[in-house]
Amino acid sequence: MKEELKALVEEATKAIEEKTDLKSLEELRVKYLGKKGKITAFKKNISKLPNEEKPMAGKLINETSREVEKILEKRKEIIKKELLEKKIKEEKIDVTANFDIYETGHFSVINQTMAELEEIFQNMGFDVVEGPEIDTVKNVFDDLNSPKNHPSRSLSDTFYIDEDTLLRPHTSSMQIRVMNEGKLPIKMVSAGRVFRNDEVDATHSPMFHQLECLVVDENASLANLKSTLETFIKEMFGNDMKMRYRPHHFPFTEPSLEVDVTCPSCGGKGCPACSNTGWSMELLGGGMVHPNVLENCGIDSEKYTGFAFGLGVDRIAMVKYGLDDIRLLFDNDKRFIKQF
Ligand code: FA5
Repeated sequence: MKEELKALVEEATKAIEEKTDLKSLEELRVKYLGKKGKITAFKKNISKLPNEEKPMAGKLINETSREVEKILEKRKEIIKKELLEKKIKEEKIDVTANFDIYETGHFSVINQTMAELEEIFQNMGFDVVEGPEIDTVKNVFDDLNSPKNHPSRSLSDTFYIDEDTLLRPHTSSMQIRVMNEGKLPIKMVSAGRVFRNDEVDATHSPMFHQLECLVVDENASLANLKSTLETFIKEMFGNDMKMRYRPHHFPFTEPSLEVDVTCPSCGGKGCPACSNTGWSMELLGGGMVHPNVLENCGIDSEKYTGFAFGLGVDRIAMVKYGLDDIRLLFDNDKRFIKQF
């Protein structure tokens, strides 16, 4: 019996070593140690042995079972380790893999236009300044010389947060912020979002973007304002673009003006898009800084003069890219966005 069990252990060991997966290893366990297994069969035969041989035989069979069990466990650990290593190898992330499902985004038309505008003015020696979208009534209206009864102050035109704070309806509040810093001369532009309770149509949005320009110096003149505007229009739209000035009124500039450019749809010939005028929608308002505004910010209006203007970034983008509706800029239609 001893020899038989020894041969069985050798046979089992050989078979176990050959197995490379857990399922066939389990099959081997059943083959040798299961209820009907080869080693278990010896236990069943003990009863047939003479009494004096029974304890010795039982001990031998149990030792054999434990030995085979040990070999099985050892092999099981090895197989598990091998499987894990294989899995790790197979699941290695290939960072160079190219997945077409991921699309790379880009700056929106508005942000591209804003960056282009800032670059043009930076090249002309202007500082680029940033400011908050929520501002005070003092910065937005009072110090900009807006009379208390000005329509833009009304609750129906402007989004108030409380009596003294609001979503800025124009970037002109940046004029006050920069002048209050007390550093002269000033040559700055500041672009960002503005908010108005305007009806949405092809040229109006309740949230749009402006770029404010302010120069304060000892001899800043209307001629300087005109040459700044003309240089900017040529840089932005090319040498062939024509512009016209129209007189206007703003409480914070005197005199005040508005600017249009050649209609981008017909090149100035006249078409339905420009109501046959040959001119675009209004692009910007500007003028010479009102002396009251300078004084409100502690600047001597006898010594210093200034010019300022505020342009609609969205409308500049519309003219630049020939868009006939401002809503295209905010609809997030990928067919539109992808073109830029
Ligand atoms: C102003 O906002 C003045 N603060 C501009 C200014 C600055 C004048 C400095 C003098 C000195 P206005 O309300 O006209 O002005 O707006 C300026 C520009 O913003 C317009 O010419 C237009 O291009 C754009 N704009 C105005 N309302 C809208 C709107 N609802 N949607 C899109 N663009 C608009």
